[in-house]
Amino acid sequence: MSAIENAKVAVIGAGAVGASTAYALLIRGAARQVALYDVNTAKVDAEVLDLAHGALFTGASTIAGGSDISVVAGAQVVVITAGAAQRPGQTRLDLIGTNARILETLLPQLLEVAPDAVYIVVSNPCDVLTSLAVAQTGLPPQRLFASGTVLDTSRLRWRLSQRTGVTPSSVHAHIVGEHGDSEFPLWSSARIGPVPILDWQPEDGGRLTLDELEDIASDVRNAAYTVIQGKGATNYAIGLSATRIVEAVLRDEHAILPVSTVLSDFHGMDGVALSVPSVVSASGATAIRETSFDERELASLRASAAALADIEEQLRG
Ligand code: 6V0
Repeated sequence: MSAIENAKVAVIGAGAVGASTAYALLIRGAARQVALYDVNTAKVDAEVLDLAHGALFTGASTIAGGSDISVVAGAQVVVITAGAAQRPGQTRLDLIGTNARILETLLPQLLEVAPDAVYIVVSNPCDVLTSLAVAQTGLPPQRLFASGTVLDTSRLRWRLSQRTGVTPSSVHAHIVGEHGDSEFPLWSSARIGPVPILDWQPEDGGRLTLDELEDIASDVRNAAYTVIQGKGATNYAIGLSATRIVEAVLRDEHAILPVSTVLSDFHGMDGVALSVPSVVSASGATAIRETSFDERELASLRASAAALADIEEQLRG
């Protein structure tokens, strides 16, 4: 049996994001067992039942869950989505107090039942929560990291795909930095297939300009606000993003994804969790130190790091 056929993934939090992640895991057949845990018994039981009612169509993948932490036992990967979500007008950083307290309580319980798992933090603000969680648990940063800008990168590639007429997987571009208001694209290395992005000639339109790229980056940065304004949450794309990371871990893919790890000696940055292109495999995630940044991008990354380090300082202080 392959690793994936044996695998168990636990999703913590059965809200909009947790339920969508469980759904994506099931329909992509990412793991044999999916477990959903939430403190809200009625909600988690109902979500598990609803997901289980699709059993005829989800192949060998099964769903279980409830409000007893033992449902997480034996998971190889744990995806944490528990906690407060942004309301219209709130930033991700506004959630820190509540979600830091929830995570602080959850982590010892999770580590007791799934001591060897790879942990993926999705709850926001995911970068700061990851730094705090690594400090609290003493886990190697490789094994506890955040989904970071994997979702934002998908949003970017979708926009560039629409503009260039090329499928998103052939658009090689990354959003990096904070998963939040200071995130930015690495335009200096962005390519459509092998072609530098500004040189690409779309079939039905002129070449991209720097101004247009900045507008696209701004739309991506504000994408969550737009979706939350209209429907109260973002859930499907983050469910798929989290599932993609889980797959890279379970299949030991060594896939390059912009997850957020606590950085060490990364272009002079240490101890702060930020998204940069990282290799994701069975042992977790490792930032790619060789990633090149032009001067402006490096200044933006340092600004992102300084903003987050400041918040951590205040929280610890
Ligand atoms: P939601 O729909 O309010 O669900 C949150 C769930 O967490 C609820 O069902 C709660 O009962 C549950 N919960 C609270 N405390 C605990 C606990 N101690 N143990 C277990 N479960 C608990 O929120 P939603 O699902 O919309 O969002 C969840 C989190 O994901 C929020 O912090 C969002 O900001 C964050 N997102 C992160 C994204 C990313 O790209 N990293 C993207 C979208 C949302």
